[in-house]
Amino acid sequence: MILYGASLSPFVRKVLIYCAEKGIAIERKSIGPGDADPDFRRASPFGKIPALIDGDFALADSSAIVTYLEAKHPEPSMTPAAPRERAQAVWLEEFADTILAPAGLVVFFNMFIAPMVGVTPDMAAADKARRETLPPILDYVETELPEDGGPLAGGMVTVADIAIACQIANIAYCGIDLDDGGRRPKLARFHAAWCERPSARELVAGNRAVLAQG
Ligand SMILES: N[C@@H](CCC(=O)N[C@@H](CS)C(=O)NCC(=O)O)C(=O)O
Repeated sequence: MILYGASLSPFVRKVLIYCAEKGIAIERKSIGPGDADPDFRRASPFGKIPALIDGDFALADSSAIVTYLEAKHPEPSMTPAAPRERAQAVWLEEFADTILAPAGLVVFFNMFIAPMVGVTPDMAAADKARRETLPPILDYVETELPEDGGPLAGGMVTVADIAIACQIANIAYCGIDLDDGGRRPKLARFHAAWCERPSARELVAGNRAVLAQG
């Protein structure tokens, strides 16, 4: 199986960490969005990363890929059995991918990616996202995190934890204070714990090294 995409992408990292948590072997081809590689474009018709090739099967989108892999490798399960807990995990993954991600991306893109790809950064947009868009979204994550530091849904690590951790990591790379002066202690602890998790540690260290180079 080949996963296409650069690990600075939180969506690519989500699949990589999921595979590491499950013990699924996966090879990665590090390419950026829009790459012309024909196998990548077969898997991702709109050029987004990540994309997966598994033999003659090609698929885009982190949630679709994880759904495929979870069906193919059901054990150890990352899918809560109880209807409410399963649905809560789906919601939190969806929240990460569609609400947290775009808010964080405005800052991350303008700080790091725009200079890398020769685009003029829109720092006014980044500052506005930092000051106005992100805080209530991060506050929401704080309210959802359990007091005991356990996983978000169903008493087990699910893709919701991984999806949120990956988006939060990119936000933290931008130097945003997750703790917000003591207001979000659970979020700060969640982030620190995920950065040290064996499935994530090397990826996060690699990301930090790349971003430090500029
Ligand atoms: N819903 C998709 C989002 C993937 C996505 O937006 N990836 C970004 C990189 S972080 C991308 O490829 N952007 C290029 C584009 O939107 O054209 C997923 O979960 O995989």
